[in-house]
Amino acid sequence: MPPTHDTSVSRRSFLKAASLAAAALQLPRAIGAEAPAEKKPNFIIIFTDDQGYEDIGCFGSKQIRTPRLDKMAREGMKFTSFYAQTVCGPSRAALMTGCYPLRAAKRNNQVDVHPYLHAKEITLAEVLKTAGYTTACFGKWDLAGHRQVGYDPKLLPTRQGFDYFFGTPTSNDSVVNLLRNEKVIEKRADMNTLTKRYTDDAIRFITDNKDKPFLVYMPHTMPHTRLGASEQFKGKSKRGLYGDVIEEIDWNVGRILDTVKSLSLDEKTYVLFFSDNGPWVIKKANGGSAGVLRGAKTSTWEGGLRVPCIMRAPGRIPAGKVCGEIASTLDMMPTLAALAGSKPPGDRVIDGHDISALMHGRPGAKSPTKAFYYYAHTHLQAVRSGKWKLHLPRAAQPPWTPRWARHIKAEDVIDIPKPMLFDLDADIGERKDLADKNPEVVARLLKLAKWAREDIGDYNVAGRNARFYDPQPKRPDMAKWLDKT
Ligand SMILES: [Ca+2]
Repeated sequence: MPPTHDTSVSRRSFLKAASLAAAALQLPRAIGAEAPAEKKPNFIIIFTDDQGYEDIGCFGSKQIRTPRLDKMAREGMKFTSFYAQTVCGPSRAALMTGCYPLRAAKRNNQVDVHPYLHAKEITLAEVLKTAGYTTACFGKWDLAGHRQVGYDPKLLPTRQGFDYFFGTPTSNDSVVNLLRNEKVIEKRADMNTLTKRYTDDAIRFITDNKDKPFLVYMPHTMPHTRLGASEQFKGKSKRGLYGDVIEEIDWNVGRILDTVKSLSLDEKTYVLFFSDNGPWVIKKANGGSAGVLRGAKTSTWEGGLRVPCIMRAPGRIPAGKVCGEIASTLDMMPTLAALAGSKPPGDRVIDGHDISALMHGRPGAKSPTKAFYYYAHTHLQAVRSGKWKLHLPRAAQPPWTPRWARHIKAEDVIDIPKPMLFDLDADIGERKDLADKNPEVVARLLKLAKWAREDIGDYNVAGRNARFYDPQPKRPDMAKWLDKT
Protein backbone atom coordinates (compact mmCIF):
# COMPACT_ATOMS: atom_id res chain seq x y z
CA MET A 1 0.00 0.00 0.00
CA PRO A 2 1.35 3.41 -0.86
CA PRO A 3 1.70 5.81 2.02
CA THR A 4 -0.79 8.65 1.97
CA HIS A 5 1.73 10.95 3.53
CA ASP A 6 5.44 11.25 3.60
CA THR A 7 5.94 13.19 6.79
CA SER A 8 9.30 14.61 5.79
CA VAL A 9 7.77 16.05 2.64
CA SER A 10 4.77 17.36 4.57
CA ARG A 11 7.04 19.05 7.06
CA ARG A 12 9.22 20.55 4.35
CA SER A 13 6.17 21.77 2.51
CA PHE A 14 4.75 23.27 5.69
CA LEU A 15 8.02 24.99 6.50
CA LYS A 16 8.13 26.55 3.05
CA ALA A 17 4.54 27.75 3.38
CA ALA A 18 5.22 29.08 6.86
CA SER A 19 8.39 30.86 5.81
CA LEU A 20 6.67 32.32 2.78
CA ALA A 21 3.95 33.71 4.98
CA ALA A 22 6.44 35.05 7.46
CA ALA A 23 8.64 36.66 4.84
CA ALA A 24 6.45 39.72 4.44
CA LEU A 25 4.58 38.12 1.59
CA GLN A 26 1.35 39.19 3.24
CA LEU A 27 -0.36 35.84 3.03
CA PRO A 28 -3.23 36.35 5.46
CA ARG A 29 -2.78 33.31 7.65
CA ALA A 30 -4.85 34.86 10.38
CA ILE A 31 -7.89 35.25 8.17
CA GLY A 32 -7.65 31.68 7.00
CA ALA A 33 -7.05 30.44 10.51
CA GLU A 34 -10.13 32.12 11.95
CA ALA A 35 -12.72 30.17 9.97
CA PRO A 36 -13.38 26.77 11.51
CA ALA A 37 -11.95 23.94 9.42
CA GLU A 38 -15.27 22.14 9.14
CA LYS A 39 -16.78 25.18 7.40
CA LYS A 40 -14.13 25.35 4.73
CA PRO A 41 -15.04 23.79 1.39
CA ASN A 42 -12.94 21.18 -0.39
CA PHE A 43 -11.63 21.69 -3.91
CA ILE A 44 -11.06 19.08 -6.58
CA ILE A 45 -9.58 20.38 -9.84
CA ILE A 46 -9.60 17.91 -12.73
CA PHE A 47 -7.35 19.33 -15.46
CA THR A 48 -7.22 17.36 -18.71
CA ASP A 49 -4.51 17.79 -21.33
CA ASP A 50 -5.22 18.84 -24.94
CA GLN A 51 -8.96 18.16 -24.70
CA GLY A 52 -10.79 20.24 -27.31
CA TYR A 53 -13.70 22.59 -26.72
CA GLU A 54 -16.10 20.13 -28.35
CA ASP A 55 -14.86 16.92 -26.76
CA ILE A 56 -17.58 16.46 -24.15
CA GLY A 57 -21.17 15.50 -24.89
CA CYS A 58 -22.63 18.63 -23.33
CA PHE A 59 -20.16 20.78 -25.31
CA GLY A 60 -21.35 19.26 -28.58
CA SER A 61 -19.52 16.01 -29.21
CA LYS A 62 -21.65 13.60 -31.17
CA GLN A 63 -19.16 10.76 -31.03
CA ILE A 64 -17.68 10.77 -27.56
CA ARG A 65 -19.92 9.58 -24.73
CA THR A 66 -19.42 11.47 -21.47
CA PRO A 67 -22.43 10.64 -19.30
CA ARG A 68 -20.77 11.59 -16.03
CA LEU A 69 -19.52 14.98 -17.21
CA ASP A 70 -22.89 15.67 -18.81
CA LYS A 71 -24.58 14.85 -15.49
CA MET A 72 -22.03 16.98 -13.66
CA ALA A 73 -23.03 19.89 -15.94
CA ARG A 74 -26.74 19.27 -15.26
CA GLU A 75 -26.00 19.37 -11.54
CA GLY A 76 -23.69 22.35 -11.85
CA MET A 77 -22.60 25.07 -14.23
CA LYS A 78 -21.09 25.04 -17.69
CA PHE A 79 -18.69 27.89 -18.51
CA THR A 80 -18.61 28.56 -22.25
CA SER A 81 -16.04 31.40 -22.32
CA PHE A 82 -13.44 29.81 -20.09
CA TYR A 83 -9.78 30.26 -21.03
CA ALA A 84 -6.59 28.40 -20.30
CA GLN A 85 -3.29 29.05 -22.13
CA THR A 86 -2.09 27.80 -25.52
CA VAL A 87 0.24 24.99 -24.40
CA CYS A 88 0.77 22.71 -21.41
CA GLY A 89 3.57 24.20 -19.30
CA PRO A 90 2.47 27.83 -19.38
CA SER A 91 -1.09 26.70 -18.74
CA ARG A 92 -0.02 25.02 -15.52
CA ALA A 93 2.00 28.07 -14.48
CA ALA A 94 -1.11 30.23 -15.01
CA LEU A 95 -3.36 27.93 -12.98
CA MET A 96 -0.87 27.63 -10.13
CA THR A 97 0.05 31.34 -9.86
CA GLY A 98 -3.09 33.17 -10.98
CA CYS A 99 -0.84 35.09 -13.38
CA TYR A 100 -0.14 35.20 -17.09
CA PRO A 101 2.82 32.87 -17.60
CA LEU A 102 5.01 35.69 -18.88
CA ARG A 103 4.51 37.51 -15.57
CA ALA A 104 5.40 34.51 -13.40
CA ALA A 105 9.07 33.98 -12.62
CA LYS A 106 11.03 31.11 -14.03
CA ARG A 107 14.27 29.59 -12.83
CA ASN A 108 17.20 31.55 -14.33
CA ASN A 109 14.70 33.90 -15.98
CA GLN A 110 14.48 31.43 -18.82
CA VAL A 111 12.54 31.98 -21.98
CA ASP A 112 10.99 28.59 -22.17
CA VAL A 113 7.68 27.20 -23.32
CA HIS A 114 7.61 24.73 -20.48
CA PRO A 115 8.73 26.72 -17.51
CA TYR A 116 10.73 25.86 -14.53
CA LEU A 117 8.30 27.68 -12.25
CA HIS A 118 10.49 29.60 -9.84
CA ALA A 119 10.60 28.40 -6.24
CA LYS A 120 9.69 31.93 -5.11
CA GLU A 121 6.42 31.83 -7.00
CA ILE A 122 3.50 31.28 -4.63
CA THR A 123 1.15 28.59 -5.86
CA LEU A 124 -2.53 27.99 -5.33
CA ALA A 125 -1.55 25.08 -3.11
CA GLU A 126 0.68 27.29 -0.96
CA VAL A 127 -2.10 29.83 -0.54
CA LEU A 128 -4.52 27.10 0.57
CA LYS A 129 -1.90 25.59 2.89
CA THR A 130 -1.82 28.85 4.82
CA ALA A 131 -5.61 28.56 5.17
CA GLY A 132 -5.26 25.14 6.77
CA TYR A 133 -5.73 22.90 3.74
CA THR A 134 -4.25 19.49 3.06
CA THR A 135 -3.09 19.40 -0.56
CA ALA A 136 -2.27 16.74 -3.12
CA CYS A 137 -1.42 16.52 -6.80
CA PHE A 138 -2.11 13.48 -9.00
CA GLY A 139 -0.79 13.44 -12.56
CA LYS A 140 1.36 15.58 -14.84
CA TRP A 141 3.21 18.45 -13.16
CA ASP A 142 5.28 20.04 -15.98
CA LEU A 143 6.64 22.91 -13.89
CA ALA A 144 10.02 21.43 -12.97
CA GLY A 145 11.28 21.33 -16.55
CA HIS A 146 9.97 19.57 -19.61
CA ARG A 147 11.89 16.42 -18.78
CA GLN A 148 11.12 12.93 -17.53
CA VAL A 149 14.77 12.61 -16.48
CA GLY A 150 16.85 15.59 -15.40
CA TYR A 151 13.98 17.72 -14.09
CA ASP A 152 14.70 20.01 -11.17
CA PRO A 153 13.69 18.08 -8.01
CA LYS A 154 13.54 21.33 -6.06
CA LEU A 155 10.60 22.45 -8.18
CA LEU A 156 8.39 19.38 -7.82
CA PRO A 157 4.86 19.73 -6.38
CA THR A 158 6.13 18.76 -2.92
CA ARG A 159 8.26 21.93 -2.95
CA GLN A 160 5.44 24.11 -4.27
CA GLY A 161 2.77 23.61 -1.63
CA PHE A 162 1.56 20.06 -2.14
CA ASP A 163 1.72 17.69 0.81
CA TYR A 164 1.57 14.72 -1.49
CA PHE A 165 2.34 13.96 -5.14
CA PHE A 166 1.66 10.88 -7.22
CA GLY A 167 2.37 11.43 -10.87
CA THR A 168 4.94 12.36 -13.44
CA PRO A 169 7.25 15.34 -13.87
CA THR A 170 6.13 16.21 -17.39
CA SER A 171 4.23 15.06 -20.47
CA ASN A 172 4.07 11.66 -22.10
CA ASP A 173 5.83 12.54 -25.37
CA SER A 174 8.22 9.63 -24.88
CA VAL A 175 7.76 7.73 -21.64
CA VAL A 176 6.08 8.35 -18.32
CA ASN A 177 8.03 7.76 -15.14
CA LEU A 178 5.96 7.79 -11.97
CA LEU A 179 6.96 9.51 -8.76
CA ARG A 180 5.51 9.28 -5.29
CA ASN A 181 6.39 12.56 -3.65
CA GLU A 182 9.98 13.02 -4.83
CA LYS A 183 10.95 9.42 -5.42
CA VAL A 184 10.77 7.64 -8.77
CA ILE A 185 8.76 4.49 -8.07
CA GLU A 186 8.23 3.21 -11.60
CA LYS A 187 9.88 3.78 -14.94
CA ARG A 188 8.10 3.53 -18.28
CA ALA A 189 4.67 3.17 -16.75
CA ASP A 190 1.93 1.57 -18.85
CA MET A 191 -0.02 4.44 -20.47
CA ASN A 192 -3.15 2.29 -20.54
CA THR A 193 -3.30 2.35 -16.74
CA LEU A 194 -2.60 5.99 -15.88
CA THR A 195 -6.06 7.56 -15.79
CA LYS A 196 -7.35 4.89 -13.45
CA ARG A 197 -4.24 4.83 -11.27
CA TYR A 198 -4.28 8.59 -10.71
CA THR A 199 -7.95 8.31 -9.82
CA ASP A 200 -7.43 5.34 -7.49
CA ASP A 201 -4.79 7.27 -5.58
CA ALA A 202 -6.90 10.45 -5.46
CA ILE A 203 -9.85 8.47 -4.09
CA ARG A 204 -7.61 7.04 -1.39
CA PHE A 205 -6.39 10.52 -0.49
CA ILE A 206 -9.91 11.99 -0.40
CA THR A 207 -11.11 9.15 1.81
CA ASP A 208 -8.16 9.49 4.19
CA ASN A 209 -8.60 13.25 4.45
CA LYS A 210 -12.37 13.52 4.45
CA ASP A 211 -12.44 15.25 7.83
CA LYS A 212 -10.17 18.17 6.91
CA PRO A 213 -10.36 20.73 4.15
CA PHE A 214 -8.43 19.54 1.12
CA LEU A 215 -7.26 20.54 -2.34
CA VAL A 216 -7.00 17.71 -4.85
CA TYR A 217 -5.35 18.76 -8.10
CA MET A 218 -5.62 16.16 -10.88
CA PRO A 219 -3.72 17.16 -14.01
CA HIS A 220 -4.36 14.08 -16.14
CA THR A 221 -1.61 12.94 -18.50
CA MET A 222 -4.10 12.46 -21.32
CA PRO A 223 -5.64 13.02 -23.85
CA HIS A 224 -2.18 14.45 -24.71
CA THR A 225 -0.51 11.94 -27.01
CA ARG A 226 0.74 9.25 -26.59
CA LEU A 227 -2.66 7.87 -25.78
CA GLY A 228 -3.61 4.79 -23.82
CA ALA A 229 -6.85 3.29 -22.53
CA SER A 230 -7.62 0.25 -20.43
CA GLU A 231 -9.25 -2.86 -21.89
CA GLN A 232 -12.59 -1.69 -20.49
CA PHE A 233 -12.54 1.31 -22.84
CA LYS A 234 -10.21 0.44 -25.72
CA GLY A 235 -12.05 0.25 -29.04
CA LYS A 236 -15.38 1.20 -27.46
CA SER A 237 -15.95 4.79 -28.61
CA LYS A 238 -16.91 6.00 -32.07
CA ARG A 239 -13.98 8.38 -32.08
CA GLY A 240 -11.01 6.02 -32.07
CA LEU A 241 -8.45 5.83 -29.27
CA TYR A 242 -8.87 9.55 -28.53
CA GLY A 243 -12.56 8.98 -27.81
CA ASP A 244 -11.76 5.92 -25.72
CA VAL A 245 -9.40 8.02 -23.61
CA ILE A 246 -12.01 10.73 -23.00
CA GLU A 247 -14.65 8.13 -22.15
CA GLU A 248 -12.28 6.59 -19.63
CA ILE A 249 -11.56 9.99 -18.10
CA ASP A 250 -15.32 10.57 -17.90
CA TRP A 251 -15.83 7.27 -16.10
CA ASN A 252 -13.11 8.17 -13.62
CA VAL A 253 -14.57 11.64 -13.05
CA GLY A 254 -17.68 9.70 -12.09
CA ARG A 255 -15.70 7.65 -9.59
CA ILE A 256 -14.43 10.85 -7.95
CA LEU A 257 -17.97 12.27 -7.78
CA ASP A 258 -19.27 8.99 -6.34
CA THR A 259 -16.55 9.07 -3.69
CA VAL A 260 -17.38 12.64 -2.72
CA LYS A 261 -21.05 11.72 -2.40
CA SER A 262 -20.46 8.51 -0.47
CA LEU A 263 -18.38 10.44 2.07
CA SER A 264 -21.21 12.99 2.46
CA LEU A 265 -18.93 15.71 1.11
CA ASP A 266 -21.13 16.69 -1.85
CA GLU A 267 -22.29 19.99 -0.40
CA LYS A 268 -18.91 21.17 0.78
CA THR A 269 -16.86 20.18 -2.25
CA TYR A 270 -16.27 22.17 -5.41
CA VAL A 271 -15.40 19.87 -8.32
CA LEU A 272 -13.94 21.87 -11.19
CA PHE A 273 -13.23 20.33 -14.58
CA PHE A 274 -11.40 21.97 -17.52
CA SER A 275 -8.67 21.38 -20.09
CA ASP A 276 -5.18 22.93 -20.24
CA ASN A 277 -5.36 24.09 -23.88
CA GLY A 278 -7.08 23.35 -27.16
CA PRO A 279 -6.86 20.14 -29.17
CA TRP A 280 -3.82 18.88 -31.01
CA VAL A 281 -5.60 18.64 -34.34
CA ILE A 282 -2.61 17.78 -36.48
CA LYS A 283 -2.63 14.36 -34.88
CA LYS A 284 -5.86 13.69 -36.75
CA ALA A 285 -7.46 10.56 -35.31
CA ASN A 286 -5.47 10.89 -32.11
CA GLY A 287 -6.32 14.52 -31.54
CA GLY A 288 -9.43 16.34 -30.39
CA SER A 289 -11.80 18.88 -31.85
CA ALA A 290 -12.35 22.55 -31.09
CA GLY A 291 -15.76 22.30 -32.75
CA VAL A 292 -17.03 25.70 -33.82
CA LEU A 293 -13.85 27.44 -32.72
CA ARG A 294 -11.08 28.41 -35.13
CA GLY A 295 -7.54 27.13 -34.59
CA ALA A 296 -6.12 24.63 -32.14
CA LYS A 297 -3.47 24.11 -29.48
CA THR A 298 -0.52 26.57 -29.79
CA SER A 299 -2.58 29.23 -31.55
CA THR A 300 -4.32 32.31 -30.20
CA TRP A 301 -7.46 31.66 -32.19
CA GLU A 302 -10.20 30.70 -29.76
CA GLY A 303 -9.61 26.99 -30.41
CA GLY A 304 -6.14 27.30 -28.91
CA LEU A 305 -7.18 28.21 -25.40
CA ARG A 306 -10.95 28.42 -24.94
CA VAL A 307 -11.64 25.11 -23.22
CA PRO A 308 -14.62 23.12 -21.96
CA CYS A 309 -15.31 23.87 -18.30
CA ILE A 310 -17.79 22.44 -15.81
CA MET A 311 -18.09 23.34 -12.12
CA ARG A 312 -20.21 21.54 -9.56
CA ALA A 313 -20.94 22.10 -5.88
CA PRO A 314 -24.54 21.20 -4.94
CA GLY A 315 -26.19 23.91 -2.86
CA ARG A 316 -23.50 26.42 -3.80
CA ILE A 317 -23.35 26.37 -7.59
CA PRO A 318 -26.87 26.39 -9.09
CA ALA A 319 -27.77 23.32 -11.15
CA GLY A 320 -28.10 23.29 -14.90
CA LYS A 321 -26.86 26.83 -15.53
CA VAL A 322 -24.64 28.08 -18.34
CA CYS A 323 -22.28 31.01 -17.80
CA GLY A 324 -20.97 32.80 -20.90
CA GLU A 325 -19.02 35.43 -19.00
CA ILE A 326 -15.23 35.57 -19.45
CA ALA A 327 -13.47 33.40 -16.89
CA SER A 328 -10.12 31.65 -16.89
CA THR A 329 -7.67 29.46 -15.05
CA LEU A 330 -6.08 32.71 -13.82
CA ASP A 331 -9.17 33.15 -11.63
CA MET A 332 -8.77 29.91 -9.75
CA MET A 333 -6.25 31.11 -7.17
CA PRO A 334 -8.14 34.26 -6.14
CA THR A 335 -11.48 32.45 -6.22
CA LEU A 336 -10.46 29.41 -4.22
CA ALA A 337 -8.56 31.62 -1.79
CA ALA A 338 -11.72 33.66 -1.20
CA LEU A 339 -13.87 30.57 -0.76
CA ALA A 340 -11.32 29.27 1.76
CA GLY A 341 -11.44 32.52 3.73
CA SER A 342 -8.02 33.58 2.56
CA LYS A 343 -6.51 35.87 -0.07
CA PRO A 344 -3.89 35.67 -2.80
CA PRO A 345 -0.44 37.01 -1.94
CA GLY A 346 -0.52 40.78 -1.55
CA ASP A 347 3.06 41.56 -2.51
CA ARG A 348 2.71 40.95 -6.25
CA VAL A 349 0.37 41.54 -9.14
CA ILE A 350 -2.15 38.73 -9.60
CA ASP A 351 -3.99 38.74 -12.92
CA GLY A 352 -6.95 36.56 -11.97
CA HIS A 353 -10.11 37.63 -10.16
CA ASP A 354 -12.53 36.15 -7.65
CA ILE A 355 -15.31 34.72 -9.85
CA SER A 356 -17.31 33.14 -7.02
CA ALA A 357 -20.27 35.45 -7.82
CA LEU A 358 -20.41 33.93 -11.31
CA MET A 359 -20.00 30.40 -9.96
CA HIS A 360 -22.74 30.91 -7.40
CA GLY A 361 -25.07 32.34 -10.02
CA ARG A 362 -25.54 35.63 -8.22
CA PRO A 363 -28.20 37.57 -10.21
CA GLY A 364 -26.65 40.10 -12.54
CA ALA A 365 -23.10 38.95 -11.83
CA LYS A 366 -20.67 40.05 -14.52
CA SER A 367 -17.16 38.94 -15.24
CA PRO A 368 -14.58 40.89 -13.27
CA THR A 369 -12.18 40.34 -16.20
CA LYS A 370 -12.17 43.60 -18.16
CA ALA A 371 -9.61 42.28 -20.64
CA PHE A 372 -8.16 38.87 -21.39
CA TYR A 373 -4.79 38.67 -23.15
CA TYR A 374 -3.81 35.94 -25.59
CA TYR A 375 -0.17 34.94 -25.59
CA ALA A 376 1.45 32.38 -27.90
CA HIS A 377 4.53 31.44 -25.91
CA THR A 378 5.91 34.90 -25.06
CA HIS A 379 4.15 36.68 -27.89
CA LEU A 380 1.14 38.90 -27.18
CA GLN A 381 -1.17 38.27 -30.13
CA ALA A 382 -4.71 39.24 -29.16
CA VAL A 383 -6.91 40.85 -26.53
CA ARG A 384 -10.56 40.32 -25.62
CA SER A 385 -12.84 42.78 -23.85
CA GLY A 386 -16.50 41.83 -23.53
CA LYS A 387 -17.64 40.40 -26.84
CA TRP A 388 -14.82 42.00 -28.82
CA LYS A 389 -11.56 40.26 -29.68
CA LEU A 390 -8.75 42.06 -31.44
CA HIS A 391 -5.92 40.18 -33.16
CA LEU A 392 -2.75 42.26 -33.23
CA PRO A 393 -0.74 42.65 -36.45
CA ARG A 394 1.83 39.92 -36.90
CA ALA A 395 3.53 37.64 -39.38
CA ALA A 396 1.97 34.25 -40.02
CA GLN A 397 4.84 32.49 -38.31
CA PRO A 398 6.84 34.77 -36.03
CA PRO A 399 10.14 33.10 -35.15
CA TRP A 400 9.56 33.55 -31.42
CA THR A 401 6.36 31.54 -31.28
CA PRO A 402 6.52 27.78 -30.77
CA ARG A 403 7.51 25.76 -33.79
CA TRP A 404 4.41 23.67 -33.17
CA ALA A 405 2.34 26.58 -34.41
CA ARG A 406 3.31 25.36 -37.85
CA HIS A 407 1.14 22.36 -37.18
CA ILE A 408 -2.23 24.03 -37.01
CA LYS A 409 -4.29 24.06 -40.19
CA ALA A 410 -2.64 26.06 -42.97
CA GLU A 411 -5.73 28.22 -43.38
CA ASP A 412 -5.28 29.42 -39.79
CA VAL A 413 -1.61 30.35 -40.23
CA ILE A 414 -2.07 33.77 -41.80
CA ASP A 415 -0.31 37.11 -41.98
CA ILE A 416 -2.21 39.77 -40.08
CA PRO A 417 -0.97 43.06 -41.55
CA LYS A 418 -3.42 45.22 -39.57
CA PRO A 419 -5.60 44.61 -36.53
CA MET A 420 -8.52 42.22 -37.02
CA LEU A 421 -11.62 42.62 -34.87
CA PHE A 422 -14.21 39.93 -34.19
CA ASP A 423 -17.52 39.99 -32.36
CA LEU A 424 -17.35 36.68 -30.51
CA ASP A 425 -21.03 36.77 -29.57
CA ALA A 426 -22.08 36.83 -33.22
CA ASP A 427 -19.03 35.15 -34.75
CA ILE A 428 -17.47 32.63 -32.39
CA GLY A 429 -15.46 31.19 -35.31
CA GLU A 430 -13.56 34.48 -35.91
CA ARG A 431 -14.37 34.78 -39.60
CA LYS A 432 -15.79 38.27 -40.11
CA ASP A 433 -13.29 41.06 -39.53
CA LEU A 434 -15.17 44.13 -38.27
CA ALA A 435 -12.16 46.38 -37.63
CA ASP A 436 -12.94 48.89 -40.36
CA LYS A 437 -16.47 49.41 -39.08
CA ASN A 438 -15.49 49.87 -35.45
CA PRO A 439 -12.41 52.09 -35.23
CA GLU A 440 -13.21 53.23 -31.69
CA VAL A 441 -13.35 49.63 -30.46
CA VAL A 442 -10.06 48.88 -32.21
CA ALA A 443 -8.47 51.92 -30.55
CA ARG A 444 -9.74 50.87 -27.12
CA LEU A 445 -8.44 47.32 -27.45
CA LEU A 446 -5.10 48.49 -28.84
CA LYS A 447 -4.75 50.58 -25.70
CA LEU A 448 -5.40 47.53 -23.55
CA ALA A 449 -2.83 45.55 -25.53
CA LYS A 450 -0.30 48.34 -25.04
CA TRP A 451 -0.83 48.14 -21.30
CA ALA A 452 -0.33 44.36 -21.32
CA ARG A 453 2.83 44.65 -23.41
CA GLU A 454 4.27 47.14 -20.92
CA ASP A 455 3.03 45.56 -17.69
CA ILE A 456 3.14 41.80 -18.38
CA GLY A 457 5.61 41.81 -21.27
CA ASP A 458 5.95 40.66 -24.84
CA TYR A 459 8.43 38.67 -26.89
CA ASN A 460 10.89 41.61 -26.91
CA VAL A 461 9.81 43.51 -23.79
CA ALA A 462 10.25 42.64 -20.12
CA GLY A 463 7.05 43.69 -18.37
CA ARG A 464 7.34 46.24 -15.59
CA ASN A 465 5.46 43.90 -13.27
CA ALA A 466 6.92 40.65 -14.56
CA ARG A 467 8.90 38.80 -11.92
CA PHE A 468 12.61 38.01 -12.18
CA TYR A 469 14.47 36.62 -9.20
CA ASP A 470 17.75 35.41 -10.67
CA PRO A 471 20.86 37.22 -11.92
CA GLN A 472 20.46 36.17 -15.55
CA PRO A 473 19.18 38.71 -18.09
CA LYS A 474 15.51 39.45 -17.76
CA ARG A 475 13.24 37.75 -20.17
CA PRO A 476 12.51 37.90 -22.90
CA ASP A 477 15.97 37.54 -24.37
CA MET A 478 14.95 36.69 -27.89
CA ALA A 479 18.33 37.14 -29.55
CA LYS A 480 18.81 33.42 -29.97
CA TRP A 481 15.53 33.19 -31.84
CA LEU A 482 16.14 36.22 -34.00
CA ASP A 483 19.62 34.99 -34.93
CA LYS A 484 18.06 31.97 -36.55
CA THR A 485 15.92 33.93 -38.94
CA1 LIG B 1 -1.68 20.44 -23.10
